[in-house]
Amino acid sequence: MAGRLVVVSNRVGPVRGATRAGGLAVALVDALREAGGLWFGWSGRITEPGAGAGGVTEEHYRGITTATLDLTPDEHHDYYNGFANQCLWPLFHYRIDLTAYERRFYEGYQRVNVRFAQALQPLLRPDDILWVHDYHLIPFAETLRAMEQRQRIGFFLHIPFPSREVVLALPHHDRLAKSLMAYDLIGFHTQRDVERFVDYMVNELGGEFRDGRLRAFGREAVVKAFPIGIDTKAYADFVYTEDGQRQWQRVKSALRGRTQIIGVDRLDYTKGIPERFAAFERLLADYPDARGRVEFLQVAPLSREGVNEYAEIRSRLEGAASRINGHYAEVDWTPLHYINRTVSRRALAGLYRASKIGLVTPLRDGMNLVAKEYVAAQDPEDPGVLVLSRFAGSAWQMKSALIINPYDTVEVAEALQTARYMPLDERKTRHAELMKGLLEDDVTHWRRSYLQALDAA
Ligand code: GDG
Repeated sequence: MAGRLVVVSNRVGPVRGATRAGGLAVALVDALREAGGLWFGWSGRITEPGAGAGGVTEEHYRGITTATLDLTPDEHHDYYNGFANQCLWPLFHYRIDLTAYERRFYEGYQRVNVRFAQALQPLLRPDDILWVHDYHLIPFAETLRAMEQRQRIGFFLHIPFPSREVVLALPHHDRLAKSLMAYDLIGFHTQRDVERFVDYMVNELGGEFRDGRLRAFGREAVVKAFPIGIDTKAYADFVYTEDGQRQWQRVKSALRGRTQIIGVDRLDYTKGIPERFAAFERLLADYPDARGRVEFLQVAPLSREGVNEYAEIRSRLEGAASRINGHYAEVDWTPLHYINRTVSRRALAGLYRASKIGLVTPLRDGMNLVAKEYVAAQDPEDPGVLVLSRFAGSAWQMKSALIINPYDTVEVAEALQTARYMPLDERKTRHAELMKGLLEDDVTHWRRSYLQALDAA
């Protein structure tokens, strides 16, 4: 890659503690280190206007520069909680019913994108390559183009791109589509997202698509799928760290030979957690041999607590968890364990390893990294079984999992029962097939192939 890499994302992650934060932060920090790059975005702080919210804070660490801005309370309300998380997030996950559009959200979103682009512009060099992440920043490049910035700028969407009819429910959707065309490369997780985006751009907005290139609104962009991966090797090693081992042993002795099913998600209504609880309840109701022998551990750290729907799903799950335990628990057996705290990454790897079944049931998900982490943490000689929603982007790659429809609780309960009794040979074969994919398409492959495509765009 020729020039310096500039990553732009809503939140700038920790550069120092990136290994601990894991996932995407590590991948981006590695890329920035290779290219001596700049990471630009929101600091995570909310500051009253005039109290320093306007300025850029620059920090340097091992060849990486971070440049961050604070948001004002209004910006945080309208741009972040409002348009990003109450309009785009639910809509792109097919929840038109939860999409709370307000004109002021949209205006706030545009304003923050313009302010951010204006703040970045003086820091840019002519040969920089810019990689902009996710639904918070769709209009970002358009402002830079208006300021005569001619660098290569790529966009990557981490969430699904929905069907055309759903997009049409969003006021100003065509305005946003037009601003997307200011990018040179538009990346999605799966080929299905690419198809839905192209269908919308061509059949709704009169674009033309040929040989991977989209022409619309007088501009041209490359559109392509780049399925994100995890750092598979590093993840498998987490199990053998002190934290990983401690957690694994602790769970193993608490289980006393019982089978543990595990679910791990940010507490979010897209992840299908109520449906998962219902499927577990179905398992206990329909397969009496599971009672006393199976436990379900759900780790769900709270997220986006400023948005109403998140408080609602939280209380709904608390109700469901106590109802299931109230009905089925014995003095020496608690069927469902529900944790709202964040567990460290290494301890999480130990929890995955101690669980014979990984249950991943999003109703919609761009990719879903938990499915990949669960597989990477297994013992290849005695691996657990992944039960995975067909509506996760990862289902397109992880075909050797037990693929289910999360809305069909009977089918999910059947899959859990199949997983419980799956012979070792079959578990090993499925695990080996999944691991092969995870090692080939890891996070390094993801960022390299994206940046190569951007370089060539
Ligand atoms: C978006 C898209 C796409 C969860 N609980 C704990 C914890 N986690 C970690 C998991 C995993 C990450 O959070 C969640 O990643 P997902 O991919 O599952 O989901 P989103 O957060 O919704 O991410 C998604 C992703 O972007 C990347 O493009 O795959 O589709 O929605 O890494 O392990 N980590 C720790 N403790 C927890 O309690 N340490």
